[in-house]
Amino acid sequence: MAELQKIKEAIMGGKREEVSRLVQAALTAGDSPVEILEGGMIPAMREIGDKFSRNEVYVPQMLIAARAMQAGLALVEPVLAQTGHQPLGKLCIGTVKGDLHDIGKNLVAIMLKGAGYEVVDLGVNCDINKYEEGIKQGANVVVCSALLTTTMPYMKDVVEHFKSKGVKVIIGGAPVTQNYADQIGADGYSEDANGAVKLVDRLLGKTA
Ligand code: B1M
Repeated sequence: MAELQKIKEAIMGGKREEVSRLVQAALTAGDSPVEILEGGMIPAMREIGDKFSRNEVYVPQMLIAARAMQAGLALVEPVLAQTGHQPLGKLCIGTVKGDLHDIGKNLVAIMLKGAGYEVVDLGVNCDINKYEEGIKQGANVVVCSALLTTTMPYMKDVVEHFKSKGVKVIIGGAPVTQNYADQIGADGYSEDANGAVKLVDRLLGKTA
């Protein structure tokens, strides 16, 4: 759809106000928030990452694209979250220590909220103490995100810490795989935000 392509281009160009305008227009026109995310917003971040890998863009461009993405997410989130029923369970989510990427983590949080879960968002650069704060606030599952191969190994520490306490830890993020999750003994892995919802549903027995 042409509008989704415009949203994608506006994010890649870091045009925050244009992203807000286009996303708002798409929502007003009745487009589904999931379609806007999957058809325009997420592909934009994928493509900017590929350009970064090929040295066609640099960190500042990634950063302004990320800010434009956040502006769109702020509009999509309330629409996705309108479920209006009792929370199915409570989780905490955070990006691991040393890692400042939060767009994917925010998306996972939004989708979980949209599916009816209460989510304590712990932000980025989370060490074990930070995840513990989420548990103290009543969460019974830790959702861990990592985008860097250098920060991913900290997930093993998180899994080991919470295993002894009987708290479930699930993991994800671009460099993470099912194989890695099995290797470190995580309670689950999913490739994307939709998968995270299905995973949590299974883990907490919310599906048949
Ligand atoms: Co960075 N960065 N970055 N970056 N960045 C990547 C990750 C990179 C792959 C780019 C590249 O080289 N092609 C690369 C990592 C290489 C590696 O480790 N192998 C990289 C690098 C190198 C860096 C720096 C080191 C660059 C530098 O400074 N030289 C630096 C590190 C800073 C730090 O964290 N300490 C850095 C900085 C940044 C910015 C600040 C500029 C910015 C982040 C802004 C922000 O997040 N607020 C940024 C960005 C934007 C990216 C890319 C372009 C996009 C990430 C993103 O938002 N994707 C990224 C390239 C890429 O991923 N293609 C890149 C969109 C998002 C929707 O996807 O986050 O994967 P994602 O989340 C998905 C799934 O992974 C999954 O669901 C989400 C939605 O479907 N998921 C989960 C995520 N968490 C989950 C948890 C779950 C389940 C699923 O739990 C169950």
